[in-house]
Amino acid sequence: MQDHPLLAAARQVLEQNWNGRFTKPAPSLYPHQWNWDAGFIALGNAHHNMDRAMAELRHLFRGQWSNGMLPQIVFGDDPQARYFPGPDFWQTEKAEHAPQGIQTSGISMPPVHGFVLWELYEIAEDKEAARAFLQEMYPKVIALHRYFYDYRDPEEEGLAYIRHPWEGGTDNSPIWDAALARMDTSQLDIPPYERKDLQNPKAAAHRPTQADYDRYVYLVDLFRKNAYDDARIYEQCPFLIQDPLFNGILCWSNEALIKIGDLLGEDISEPMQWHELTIWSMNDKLWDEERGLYNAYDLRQQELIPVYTSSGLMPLCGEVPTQEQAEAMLLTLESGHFGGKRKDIRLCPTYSLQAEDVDFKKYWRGPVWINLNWLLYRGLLRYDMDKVAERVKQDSLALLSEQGFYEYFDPRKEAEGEIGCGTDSFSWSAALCVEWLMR
Ligand code: 9WN
Repeated sequence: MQDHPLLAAARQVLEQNWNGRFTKPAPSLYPHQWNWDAGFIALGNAHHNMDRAMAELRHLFRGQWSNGMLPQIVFGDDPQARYFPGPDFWQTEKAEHAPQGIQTSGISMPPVHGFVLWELYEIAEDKEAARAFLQEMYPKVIALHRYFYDYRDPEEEGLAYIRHPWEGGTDNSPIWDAALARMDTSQLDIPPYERKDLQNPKAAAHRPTQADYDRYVYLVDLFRKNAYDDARIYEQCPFLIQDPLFNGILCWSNEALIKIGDLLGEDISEPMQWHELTIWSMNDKLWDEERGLYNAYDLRQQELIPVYTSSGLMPLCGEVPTQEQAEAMLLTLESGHFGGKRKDIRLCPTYSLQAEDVDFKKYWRGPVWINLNWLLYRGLLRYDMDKVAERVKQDSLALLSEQGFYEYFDPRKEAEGEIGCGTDSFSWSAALCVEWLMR
């Protein structure tokens, strides 16, 4: 596939979004460095520019807090960059653990870095240099995971909670609806703010609603009022959710940390304990036998959130399910919810095709996202489900070649209006395209 016509175009997107220090997820909409984006972008770059892949991760981890937390955004210093909320709003200088002289947001994101590091090592031709990089990064990623287990898992279940939809990476997923709806905005003190995302004309119609943003902003305000103190936030935050996508990724990265630690001759008992406990708890608490996928759990309400989103299939990537459970998940993927048997649908919609409120163009409420497709693809391969994995890959490549490197896509082949949605020149769509074509 190395002479595939898409390859040069994908590399060009990565090149154009590189600013000399990090890669912007998209030139206008996302002008800073984002956490899980940086992981996927590093993976794409690793195939032709390992130095840049390493530089990307080094830049991201410069923003790591002293308690191990790795921020969702590491801000660049371009005065033209328009994004809300910026550093002035986050006010992370109030946080005891925030780094000096580097501006970041005050929440985290799904921990892709462990498995990305291992993939980088596997891709690298110069194994000695790659090993040195693992040596440099391993303690940082261990510190990140330790943060999740020490501060985001107060009941010591092995399941990390997120405290903001942005931490999950799937901002307006239907998973968060009920928890957000319980936050009555008429009763909440919401500071004034001005959105910048609606200035992108193509994305504006699909972006989260004003009511969503009010809640996002309220939560950030709560965090800054509590000086980003995890214990206080845990007591007060109305939004505390254990998400299967987040924890499935955590598992894959735990597994990678075990392999990396082993390679480096480190004591790997800590990641091994994490790994075992998280897999056990995901199966004990989040697995839904009847529906054949994993649910999220609302820690505030003490209840499962049984919605059909593709996040419930993502634990495949961390080899969380048994083969038998994975077979049940395959049936779910092939059912009317996700359309795996339909020729007119491109895999994989983020929300059930049968949900009353599915919206094929609205961000994380139906459209196909390339990063989730790539995680699903890797997960399916782990269970020898090569045929459907190949379908996920071919559907993704078809979308990218027909539409371009968009942020998300309408899954219906015959959809009215645009199929490629959100911002174009989106870095992880390009990076994971490279990754697919170069493997
Ligand atoms: C908030 C950068 C990020 C992605 C997220 C995606 C979107 C931000 C936003 O863009 O979120 O983090 O402003 O909408 O939802 O997954 O990391 O690409």
